[in-house]
Amino acid sequence: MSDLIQAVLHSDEKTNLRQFASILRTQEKRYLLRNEILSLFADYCQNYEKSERFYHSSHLSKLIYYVQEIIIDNESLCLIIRPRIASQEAYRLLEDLTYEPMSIQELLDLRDRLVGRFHPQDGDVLEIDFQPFYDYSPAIRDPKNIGRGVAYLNRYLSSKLFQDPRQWQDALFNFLRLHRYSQYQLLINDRIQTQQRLSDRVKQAIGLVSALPPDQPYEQFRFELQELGFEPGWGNTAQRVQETLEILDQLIDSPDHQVLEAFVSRIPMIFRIALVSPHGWFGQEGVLGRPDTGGQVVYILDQVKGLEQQLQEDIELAGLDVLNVHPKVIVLTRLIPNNDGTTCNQRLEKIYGTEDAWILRVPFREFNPRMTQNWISRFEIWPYLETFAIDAERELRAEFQGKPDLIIGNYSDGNLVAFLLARRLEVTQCNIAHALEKSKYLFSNLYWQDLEDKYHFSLQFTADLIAMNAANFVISSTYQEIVGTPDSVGQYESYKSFTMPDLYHVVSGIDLFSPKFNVVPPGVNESVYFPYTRKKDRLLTEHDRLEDLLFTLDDPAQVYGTLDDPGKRPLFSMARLDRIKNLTGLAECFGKSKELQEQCNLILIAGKLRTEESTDHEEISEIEKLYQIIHQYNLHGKVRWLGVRLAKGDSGEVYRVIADRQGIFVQPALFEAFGLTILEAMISGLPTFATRFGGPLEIIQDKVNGFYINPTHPEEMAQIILEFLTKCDQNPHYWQEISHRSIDRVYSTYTWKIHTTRLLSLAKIYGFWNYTSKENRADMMRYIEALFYLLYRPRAKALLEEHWQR
Ligand code: UDP
Ligand code: LCN
Repeated sequence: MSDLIQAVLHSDEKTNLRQFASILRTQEKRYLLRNEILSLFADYCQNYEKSERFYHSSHLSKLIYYVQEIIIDNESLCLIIRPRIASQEAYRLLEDLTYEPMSIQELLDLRDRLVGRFHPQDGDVLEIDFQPFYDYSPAIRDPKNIGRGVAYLNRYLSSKLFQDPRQWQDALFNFLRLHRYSQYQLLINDRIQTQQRLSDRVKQAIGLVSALPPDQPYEQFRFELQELGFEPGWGNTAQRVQETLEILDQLIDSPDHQVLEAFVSRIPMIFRIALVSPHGWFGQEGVLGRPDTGGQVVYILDQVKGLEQQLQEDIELAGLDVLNVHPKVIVLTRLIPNNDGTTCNQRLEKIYGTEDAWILRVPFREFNPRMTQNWISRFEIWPYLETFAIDAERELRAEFQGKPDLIIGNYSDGNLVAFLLARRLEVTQCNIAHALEKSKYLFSNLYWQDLEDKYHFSLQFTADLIAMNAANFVISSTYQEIVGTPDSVGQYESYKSFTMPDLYHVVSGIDLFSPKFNVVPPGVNESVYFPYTRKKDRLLTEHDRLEDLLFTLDDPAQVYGTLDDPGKRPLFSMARLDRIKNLTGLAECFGKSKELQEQCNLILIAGKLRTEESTDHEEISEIEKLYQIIHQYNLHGKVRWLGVRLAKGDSGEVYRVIADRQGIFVQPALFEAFGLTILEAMISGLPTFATRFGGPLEIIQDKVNGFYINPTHPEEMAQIILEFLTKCDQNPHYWQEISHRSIDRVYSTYTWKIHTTRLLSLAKIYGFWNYTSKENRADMMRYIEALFYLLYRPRAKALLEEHWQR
């Protein structure tokens, strides 16, 4: 029962609850969201002249704080309360202030009723429930530890090794026997046939290598070890081999979680990685201008370089040079015949700055050529993914000359293909969401039928459920991506339970306490984005050209607006013109603040200037809105809007040029899953003001190395920037202080080195877990297959039929 409701009812605030409930009942809207509820409560306190204490710390105010939604159902109020992170309770509060708990089923029925989609006479709707499958697996207890799955898993697995040594040591032994590279056996050979023999031989081998000089290269004692049953993979010197064997010895005799992690991280298990990002327009140049190909492409290309480097280092340390082992990384995407001047029609493209990393493009099978020969939005590609996965499997096998050791999916489509491939190839599957669309669009599930023509969320959310449950492990960029904050729901959390009226009810869509979740944030490309103070690495010619482009160049084809006083402090932002990026909100905030206009120029890099250049409805309406705001607030002479797509090197220098002038960066998105531009701006040394909705809340520590802004309150946003500017006027070092701390924040926490080391270590531990718990997952995988074939596929076929008509 809810402590929060009880506390109100058992106090003299019962009358206040009654008053507030009757105000809610008079609302025209039947479905109230958190910010609406909070503002109604603020109005109530004001109108009834409640004290500040009551408003901030009464029982009722606490209850209201935790209420996420209220549905008004005749005379009763249904309160959806989130008393803690990752937990949800629903109650029906009747007119006489008695209350009763509501089950998930009742709540979902009620939501359906609210949108006129409840037909009990037709029978129940399909219920999707993953919880029973998770009951077999270990679960994290404390929500604080969500997102640190691997640490938990190591503890769990090592305690198993400890409690049931026989079975687990056999599992470990069999796991070690598995590893091969091409035709070569790694780690142990047929001379070791049992777990007991392994234990004996490890001790013998330690005796052998400990007598050698520590830096003696592996190839000089390779064959003696082979005699004992050990193949390459233990280390590149006598000392490294000895250390690895000693860790194994300890693991066999007295396992603990640190030893397990240390050992599994050392095993050379991964040489070939496939990263999947099908929706395409995936290239190294000229591709960032389309909606949906922003940060994901940047993220993957940088990640690939980091992975290749890390794999190479691991291979060398493991002593695998003797076998001429090389890592290979492939980004799998779609080939687009009508390539619009990009390389997207090439089958293979080498990734710059790598030895053996490639973009492999596989075409969609040809259906209606208007769809399959062209770039199509991520919302439309669902019918082509199954056949794409079949064709891609063949191509990947050919390129890798075998199968990959790890498959990483990206975004909903990539994760679905990763699921299909991983299942067929029996390879570890890792998911990266980047941004789950469900939380980006308000009521996207409740009103899915109205949005279906444009967005096809029924396919996307089904694909998400399939892929996130099938994945062996999931990487998120932030903690809140999984379970939100004390006052907002996480992206994965939004899949916990929801209704898709007339299609299905999700009773339990994902277990947030599963150890599969791990927070591993991305980094930033440090050779492109670096502090503005590193003058020796900057090119003067680039600087001058970009300074001209940003502040003075008169070229209507690329730039809209001239500056009356180009010397004012630049207030800079760069993003695609998606509604959610809210550059128009920033323009409005600037337009409303005369003081900001006096002190700053607004400089926007926003891809396009003309509606004719876009086919995307959101982008078109944002372009129109930006012009309208500039005219409405008469911002002429104060704004420059660059409709350009910068080459990568230029985008690095642009931040630095702004920093040279002690400018600031503003990221005003209505919601930002992570926000790579924030890392880029911060590492360049720009004081950064970023949305408090989403990832930036974790990247920035407010007022320490950046500032939070609330994009829905333009005046308050302007005020925060103005306060900073006033401090800069009062203290000439203030700008530099924040600038230094921004740079430090990125170097200490957001580097690709940290990311890739972690990712590879996770891949190995989950590979081991996948191997030892395969049987436990078999039933869930069958359930997932049923969803794919019986739910996803027919809907994808129906969309394909529609595409034929276009
Ligand atoms: N970007 C760019 N040119 C633009 C807009 C964006 O090069 O005109 C790059 C930007 O530098 C960043 C990425 O696109 O690396 C955007 O990533 P972010 O995570 O900020 O947002 P997303 O676009 O993925 O939602
Ligand atoms: C998608 C987004 O929306 C951004 O917030 C992320 O930074 C980007 O992907 C990379 O993960």
